[in-house]
Amino acid sequence: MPAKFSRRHLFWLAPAAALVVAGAGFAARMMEPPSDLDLSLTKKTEHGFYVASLAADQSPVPVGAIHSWTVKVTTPNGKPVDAVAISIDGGMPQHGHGLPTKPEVTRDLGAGRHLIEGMKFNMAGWWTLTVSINGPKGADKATFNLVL
Ligand SMILES: [Cu+2]
Repeated sequence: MPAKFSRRHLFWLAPAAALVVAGAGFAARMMEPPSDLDLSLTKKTEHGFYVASLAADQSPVPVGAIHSWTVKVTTPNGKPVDAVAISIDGGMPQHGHGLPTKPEVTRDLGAGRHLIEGMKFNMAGWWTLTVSINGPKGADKATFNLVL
C-alpha cells in the first residue's frame, strides 16, 4: 500500500518539486540587494539638522543574536548633540517586515553618543535602519542601509 501511494503521487510530486526549486532560485535572485546601495553608516539627516553615525558593538554584525549599537549625533559642524530623544526603527524592504525586536536608546554615553540596546537581525539580506532624532533644532531622521 505505501508503494502504491508513493508511485501514484510521484507523477505530480516530481514536477511540483522541480517548480518549487526553480521558484526558490528565482526568488533568491530577485532578493539580491540593489547594487547601488549607500552603505555609509554616517549620514546627514533628511533636513540637514544633524549628522548621525551608527556603529555596531560587534563586527561582523551578527545575524540572530541580540546586540548593541551606538549612535553618535552631531550638528552639521561636528558639535556633539546630547539633549535628544532618539528612536530606532528598521526592516527588510524586500521582505516587507520590520525588526524582530524593539531596540531602544537606553543611555546617553556623552559626547553625542547614545547606546542602542536590543538590536537583532533575524536573517541575512538587506536591512534599513531609520534613526529619528528630536533635538534642539527639531525632529529629523536618517535611514541607513545594511547588508548582512
Ligand atoms: Cu527578511
